[in-house]
Amino acid sequence: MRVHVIGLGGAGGRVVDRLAADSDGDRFLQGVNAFDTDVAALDALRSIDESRRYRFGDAAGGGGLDGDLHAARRLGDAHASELGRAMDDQQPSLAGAFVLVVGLGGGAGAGVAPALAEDLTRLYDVPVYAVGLLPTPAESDPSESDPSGSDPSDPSDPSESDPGDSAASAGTSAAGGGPGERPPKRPLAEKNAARTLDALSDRCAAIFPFDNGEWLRPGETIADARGRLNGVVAERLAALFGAGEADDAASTPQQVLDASDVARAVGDDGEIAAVGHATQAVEPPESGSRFGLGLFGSSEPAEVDTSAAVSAIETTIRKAARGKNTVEVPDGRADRTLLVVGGPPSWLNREAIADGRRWLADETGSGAILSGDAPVPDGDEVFALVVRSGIDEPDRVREIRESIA
Ligand SMILES: Nc1nc2c(ncn2[C@@H]2O[C@H](COP(=O)(O)OP(=O)(O)OP(=O)(O)O)[C@@H](O)[C@H]2O)c(=O)[nH]1
Ligand SMILES: [Mg+2]
Repeated sequence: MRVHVIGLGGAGGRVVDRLAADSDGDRFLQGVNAFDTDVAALDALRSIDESRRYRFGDAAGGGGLDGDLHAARRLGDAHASELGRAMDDQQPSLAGAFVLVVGLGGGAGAGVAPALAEDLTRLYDVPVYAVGLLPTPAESDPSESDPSGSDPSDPSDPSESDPGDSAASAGTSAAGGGPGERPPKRPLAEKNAARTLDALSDRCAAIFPFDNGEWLRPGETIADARGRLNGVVAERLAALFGAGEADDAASTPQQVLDASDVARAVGDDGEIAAVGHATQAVEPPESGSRFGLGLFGSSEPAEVDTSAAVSAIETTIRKAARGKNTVEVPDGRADRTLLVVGGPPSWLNREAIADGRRWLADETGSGAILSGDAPVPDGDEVFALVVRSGIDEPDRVREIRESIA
């Protein structure tokens, strides 16, 4: 399906920048934008064309909002329609969905997200999804000391807007924000996230939380790890929305996943959805070396050993379901589950996928599994993506909600 993806605030912009870098020119990416009040944060992006970056809210004087959600909401309400117009040159009416990516604990992004979601819902007849990056407990823990002494209210704090997407893009990092540096304290991160989750679940078709804390290694901060974290988010977004959107005939899926399948899986009531993903490297069949073909330029289609294909599919589906999800799924249970299996066509064994679907129905307790495939003719891996919706509330989400209870 085609999506218009919008990064809001510092974190949202960085994730979408990463998606734009990794999925450059892919058809599913109908449009991309980054919106922020912070000029330096927008300047630090590398892969979103400058014309797609837009600074709003003169009242913020070109800086961030230091987590001031009240001020950010006011700005968001005042500027949402202006942002809608800033997307117009990319033909947003062709998108099958809008995806807002936002760090829920911040100011600028979290403040504008609800108003923009509302505006887009009013203007277009397609779902608006939100990818909400959850703050870590440490960010709003007053007892955590902050050895770097960075002051969140200091507008010159370089870690606030640095481009240090370390492992992410080829770009080099400017000053600040490197590994080891403490992120600015955001004492209100949990409360902001709670309020923003509430507001978004009223206005979005579904919310895909990404639990930053779950993805950090011991001792790591978001500033240390964001290259890796943002890569994970971008990869899962591309796998979900890119399925079935390759532009050559050779990669037409047998079972096409379209916008309505995704909509059916995640619903339209602002529920939370979790995304699991796994890959397994496979031998590209083009080489033909497995069977000694191809040495003399044989044009015979390379074959893949059936049991190898079956095992690759089975393993990958299990890993996607049971491995670390974007947010914890209590007991793995879900009312609705969607499965995408992708890779070189000769590896996409029909029966193995059907078996995997049955296994997944059992695993999740979902009545039916929606599914699609994503052939990647010259790919060198098999992947599986599992989206669960109608899940019990993850602990971290409850913790965040209770911070304002
Ligand atoms: N995954 C991920 N999360 C991030 C990243 N940067 C920040 N976060 C999270 O997102 C939250 C919001 O941070 P920002 O996006 O920088 O905030 P903002 O929207 O720019 O808001 P202000 O700067 O306060 O105006 C933080 O509290 C972190 O939890 C990032 O690069 N990747
Ligand atoms: Mg900011």
